[in-house]
Amino acid sequence: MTDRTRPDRGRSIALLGAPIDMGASQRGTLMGPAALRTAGLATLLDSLDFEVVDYGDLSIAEIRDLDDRPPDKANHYREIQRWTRVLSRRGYEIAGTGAIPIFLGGDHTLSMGSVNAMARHWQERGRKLFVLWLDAHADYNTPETTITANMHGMSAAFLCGEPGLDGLLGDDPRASIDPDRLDLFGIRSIDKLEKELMRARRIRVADMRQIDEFGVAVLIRRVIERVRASDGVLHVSFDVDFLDPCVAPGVGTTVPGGATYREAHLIMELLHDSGLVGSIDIVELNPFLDERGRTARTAVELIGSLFGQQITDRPTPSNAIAPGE
Ligand SMILES: [Mn+2]
Repeated sequence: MTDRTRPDRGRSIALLGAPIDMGASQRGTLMGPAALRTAGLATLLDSLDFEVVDYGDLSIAEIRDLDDRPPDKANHYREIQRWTRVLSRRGYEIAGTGAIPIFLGGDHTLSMGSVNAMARHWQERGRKLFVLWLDAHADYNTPETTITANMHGMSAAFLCGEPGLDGLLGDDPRASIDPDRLDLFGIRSIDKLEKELMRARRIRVADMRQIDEFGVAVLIRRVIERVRASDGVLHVSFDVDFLDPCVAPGVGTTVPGGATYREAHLIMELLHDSGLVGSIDIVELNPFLDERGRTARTAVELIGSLFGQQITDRPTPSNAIAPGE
């Protein structure tokens, strides 16, 4: 019997790499998909009894440029537009197989395509998509508000339908989510104009101050309850800079005071228990800045918790050391 409340009922996971690094100022996230594979993502999911299909990495080599006019203050607009279109199409196709897609980034512009794909998929099935944005930054800039013109800081705003990047998908369907279905979590850096826009839209933010005061369990349960109350499905967009830099140094946009190792695992464990997660992004991992794969391994372990690995299943530190170390 199928359980409609559990998007993970299919027990099949699809991996799709998107080696993008044009959305960030620091190059190197294009190596992210390879590092996540090297850190054993597929093997781990396989050990948790999921059927894992790896679709490899997407490429934009065959995608033609559109002839719209690029907006001012949106760096590398053409490349990001090609990525967004190919991700949106391929993500939508893969979601149609019934698997849970894990989008391997790549910088956070990836979500403009992945979330559009998933919103479109669930919209056609009469269910609402909610997005949990685990991140140090709000990523709620537009070409109007941005200071840097880096497009990875605009992805949450784009997927909520903010104007300014309207031509990004060309003729492909845009399935924006209501700003009320976005939860920003772990935030500790917001630009001034960005904050004004977020206030106007009443974007929900659980910042690090709230996490310190209430703890992640209370705050994540609120997110889960809201999704459940609407019979919705949750997309988790996991920016590695959500974690404290001492846990995750391999990222170009570190901000001190992030989530601890245990806070992050508890979030993933609670999300797993909810059974509401239908798709995931892992973004901003920059192997060029990492320390011997530490951040990649931590990200993979967290995905393990999201898919049911329990604390007592983990190897103890003494035998967790890789051969040759
Ligand atoms: Mn981000």
